[in-house]
Amino acid sequence: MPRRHPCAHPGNSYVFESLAQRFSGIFSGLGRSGQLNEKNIDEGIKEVRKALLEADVNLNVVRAFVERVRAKAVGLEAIRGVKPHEQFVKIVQDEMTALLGGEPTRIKWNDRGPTVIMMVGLQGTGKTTTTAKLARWLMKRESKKPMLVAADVQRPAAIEQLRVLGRQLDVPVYAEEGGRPPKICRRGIKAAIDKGCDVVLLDTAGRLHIDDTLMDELEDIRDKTDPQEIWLVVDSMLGQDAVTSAAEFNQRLDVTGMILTKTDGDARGGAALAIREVTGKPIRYAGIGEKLDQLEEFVPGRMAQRILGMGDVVSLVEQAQEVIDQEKAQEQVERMLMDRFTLDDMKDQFQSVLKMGDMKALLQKLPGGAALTDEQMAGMPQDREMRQMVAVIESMTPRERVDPTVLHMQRRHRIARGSGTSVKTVGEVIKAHREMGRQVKQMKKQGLMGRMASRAMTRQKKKRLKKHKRDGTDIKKWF
Ligand SMILES: Nc1nc2c(ncn2[C@@H]2O[C@H](COP(=O)(O)OP(=O)(O)OP(=O)(O)O)[C@@H](O)[C@H]2O)c(=O)[nH]1
Ligand SMILES: [Mg+2]
Repeated sequence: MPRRHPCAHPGNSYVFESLAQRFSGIFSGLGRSGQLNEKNIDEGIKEVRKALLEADVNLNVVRAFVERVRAKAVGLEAIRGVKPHEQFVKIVQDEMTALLGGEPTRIKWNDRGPTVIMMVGLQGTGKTTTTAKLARWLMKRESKKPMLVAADVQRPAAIEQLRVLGRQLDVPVYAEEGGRPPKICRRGIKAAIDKGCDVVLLDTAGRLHIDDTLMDELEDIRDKTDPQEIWLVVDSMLGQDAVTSAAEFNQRLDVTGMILTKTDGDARGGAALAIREVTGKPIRYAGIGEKLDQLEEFVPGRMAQRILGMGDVVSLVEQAQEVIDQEKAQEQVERMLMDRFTLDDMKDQFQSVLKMGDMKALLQKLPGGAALTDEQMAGMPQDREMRQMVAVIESMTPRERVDPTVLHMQRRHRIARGSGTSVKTVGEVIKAHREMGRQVKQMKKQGLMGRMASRAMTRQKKKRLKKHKRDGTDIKKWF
């Protein structure tokens, strides 16, 4: 089997990947030293500072952040039952959450007509793509009926681009050939009311640089449409430049939030970390790829955990939710954490990964996942093999799926025949299953996964107990 991960195509990095690795290292280093004292707090803080600077975070933001952490860490008093370095981790986590915006912001809905959301930003940042992604998101998650309005008359192909996206999503698009954008937007909102749409997304034109003509036009659109939200689309790959231009946009337009795009191509995350502190405006969503379902809600607390290498199981589950049902996803994660990962679970995972695409991104959302090396990742099978493996597992009996140790040669021959594969492939499936178990164990050792696992265990126990009380199922095997 080729030793290459299915998603290891070039350029597919993941925002905060390197930071998460750094932080995992810093924290486990502090953990090893046992006691916290002035000296190792100092060292920890120095490492945090270095990590942030390497992530291309604005120097002033780093300074202020580090000072806030230091102020809290210096007064740290021992709490019984809590290891000192864990207290330090908690401080960094809290400060990181605050830096990213604290509590998530909700959309300001208009209760007297359609909610108008105006999308602004420099050329090529991803406004049009994100407008379509948002329409999809609003339909799926908020049960809204959106309409897209083409307010970009600068680029000849812009209208057609929006129309194509609208057709893909089955969402109406309002466009006029020629004419002035503020008027087009006004008429677009009217058309939305006539069609019974409850959200209007205005896709405005971008410019190469911020200039007065662009700003005047945007102000005019804002004044004529009175939007509930003005979202600035920012290309995270531009790093500190993205932060500078966001500040300028915000000064002129007083935006209500920001959307960070192309985070899939930005492993450093400098813009994401500094932009909220510099503009004072929250990041609302993050674009994580070119496809229309590659948009994530930006939740500061969860993001902080991911940055600090603690994983983000919640958004992992949410992402899986559209493909597999939530309960199953949660259970799979929990079973993985508890070493009860059967071949059936592996089959389900392969099938959902085949649907979802990116296994690396998924694994990185698991606690300790950021610390996985490319080498560890490389052991993961590719699409075609995954399909073969699914066929192999489907040819096994239920008992074999739960306990692969019973799979002696005769059974392997039977399975190979049944699945139209070879004995070698059957062996590889068994090996891959073992390998996955081994990797999960390793991840546990690397991070805070142990605690997660015990929490998961408690949750599972409670669930079993409830089920047992309800319909008398056998619970012994679970304890
Ligand atoms: N990888 C990746 N690509 C993205 C993302 N969002 C947008 N893009 C790509 O960025 C390019 C520009 O996207 P557009 O949506 O056309 O950008 P725009 O801001 O509307 O551009 P103008 O209308 O010319 O100002 C396209 O190739 C998109 O596919 C993202 O989150 N990740
Ligand atoms: Mg556009």
